[in-house]
Amino acid sequence: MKQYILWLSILFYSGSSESVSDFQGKAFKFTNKQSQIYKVDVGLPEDQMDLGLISSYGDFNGDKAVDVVIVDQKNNKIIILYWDNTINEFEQKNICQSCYPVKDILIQGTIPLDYDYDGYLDILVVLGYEEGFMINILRQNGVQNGYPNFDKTQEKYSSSSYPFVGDFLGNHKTSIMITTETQRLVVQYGLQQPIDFLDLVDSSCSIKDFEKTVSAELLNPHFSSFVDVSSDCRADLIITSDLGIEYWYTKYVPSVVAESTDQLLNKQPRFCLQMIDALQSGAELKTLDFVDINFDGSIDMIYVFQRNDIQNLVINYNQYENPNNPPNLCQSNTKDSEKSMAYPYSEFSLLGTATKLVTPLSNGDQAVKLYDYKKLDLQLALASFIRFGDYLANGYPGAFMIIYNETTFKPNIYYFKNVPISSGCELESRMCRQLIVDNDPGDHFYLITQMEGINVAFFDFGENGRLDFLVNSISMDEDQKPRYNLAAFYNYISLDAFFLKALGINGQCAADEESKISCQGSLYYGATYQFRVTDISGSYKPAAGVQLYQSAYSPLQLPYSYMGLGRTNNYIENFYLGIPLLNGQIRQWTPIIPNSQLIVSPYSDNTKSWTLSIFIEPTEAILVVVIVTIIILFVLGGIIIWKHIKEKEDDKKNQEQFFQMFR
Ligand SMILES: [Ca+2]
Ligand SMILES: [Ca+2]
Ligand SMILES: [Ca+2]
Ligand SMILES: [Ca+2]
Repeated sequence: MKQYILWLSILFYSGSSESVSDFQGKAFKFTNKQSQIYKVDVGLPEDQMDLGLISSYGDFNGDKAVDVVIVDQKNNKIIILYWDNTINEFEQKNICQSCYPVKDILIQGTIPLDYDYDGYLDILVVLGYEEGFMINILRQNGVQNGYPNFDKTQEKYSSSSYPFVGDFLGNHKTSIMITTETQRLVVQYGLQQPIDFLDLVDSSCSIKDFEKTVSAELLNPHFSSFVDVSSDCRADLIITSDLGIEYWYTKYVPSVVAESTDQLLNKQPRFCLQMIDALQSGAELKTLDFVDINFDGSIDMIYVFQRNDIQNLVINYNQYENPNNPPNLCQSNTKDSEKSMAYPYSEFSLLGTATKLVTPLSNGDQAVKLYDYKKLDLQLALASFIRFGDYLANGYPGAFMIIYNETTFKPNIYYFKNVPISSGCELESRMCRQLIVDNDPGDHFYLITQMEGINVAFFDFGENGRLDFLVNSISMDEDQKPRYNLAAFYNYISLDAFFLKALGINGQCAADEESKISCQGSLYYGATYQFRVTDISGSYKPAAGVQLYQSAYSPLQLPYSYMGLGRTNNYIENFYLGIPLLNGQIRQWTPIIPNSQLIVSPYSDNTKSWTLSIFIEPTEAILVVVIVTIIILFVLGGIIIWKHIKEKEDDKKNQEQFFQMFR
């Protein structure tokens, strides 16, 4: 009997704690695992899962596996979970243990960036104190016991709003936007003084209110971003302020003359204020994000606003001319036309109620609201989010949101799937999509959505091109201290869809054999990708991806751009990388094999020296095709040999018969 119980408990135990390794190499393992989502053990003991809040992602040790930055607010510490692809587990390291001892200055968030432009990823630490925010940099400085060592720098800046990052000066380096009561400033390593953002504004192409606009306060929380919305592969600036959604078009700036001093170069006016999309009549912006929601190659803007106690979801399609044919990918990158500068979205005042662009945020017929983190009464730099990810790789990303459960007064994870709509859609020529709640789409998805999660993000365990999930849930222990639980889920849903992953690095290093290991982590915010895929019906589809910021309240984007391609049986054509350097540079590569991981290095300003490294992830489908092909070749070979021998025998027989005739 005892043995029976032991056997049962072993069976139960092994059934409930899968590891990532259990799912790999399926084609040869012949496992009986079902196609679904699994909770997985990622090498962190259960009693140590109370680590803190997942804050950001980045590859800090340059091994091509994305690592996770955790903020432990209880101890005011930062932890990095290094993913180890050889054992499929996280290795946990505390960094800069006693860097932030003062308890009234709490770590609010982190932004990975290569601050000092040496190819190694550093961390911008956002500290919160009474008057606002303070930023500090933890710089990578050598290696200790196989892992990067971080040093606290002396640099300290205070900012009235949460800082955010991008290549605002067009020189490959990541700079930081901070604000004072009256100014917006750009901080960059090596500059004695922050640059006044006003110096980067071109007055000749801006609307007349631009001077007043730069002194407007950013929303708190704000959702500002450095992202290409004008489809020219040059990241533009979207700033969410008290005035509304500000659209700063990044214009084409021809190469400056060689003798320009750094100072002159840094003050090239390149931003044109084109529009302030005011959220009128008491509408309050709750969250905002960018993604190509309808797979037409242009980046759409999705946001939630609240008015009269009702929250509404806006799917604001990019109305920029559809880049249908290849010459139009990264269109007008080298020059500016009136058209390309125009705000590519429907203005808030024109959204109307008759169109499906605005729908009440709801679960079926029931109106729902995004979870308000202020309810937690903890000092968390978390804001409501719409977190997009294409975990089915079909090209139509769905989204996670944390919704307030009015019955239990607790946060709940909701998954909104991306579905087509045919009626009430204003855009005739385009496919319209809607996000609808899908809290149990089968596949054991309820394992995630039933959680009292406060934070959920996509993550690719084992870098196999299928998006998995990381969840933070919160519970109170006996002495009413919050416990941040971390859970991991593995996406083992079998799909016949393809993906493309692209990571643009900052150009400090060429992606050659010598330097690529250390430089893989130095991601470039604002890189844009455009390309064409052929679907199985044979028609071309333009596709786009952006490498988003990770600032403005830790939206937890993966460092690379992940693009689901759906089903395709062809190469990817005309793959473009565009980065908003001064002379608006782009580079094209073709063809690219689907299921590739691309690392692009825009080494120097000369696009000819830009390099591309390709890492191919063969899917099980490909392996099966290879095995079947080999078997067929063997069988065919066998038949040919058999036929050949038989023919010889027949010949021999015929010859013998022939000779017998003459005997
Ligand atoms: Ca790594
Ligand atoms: Ca660095
Ligand atoms: Ca642009
Ligand atoms: Ca679109």
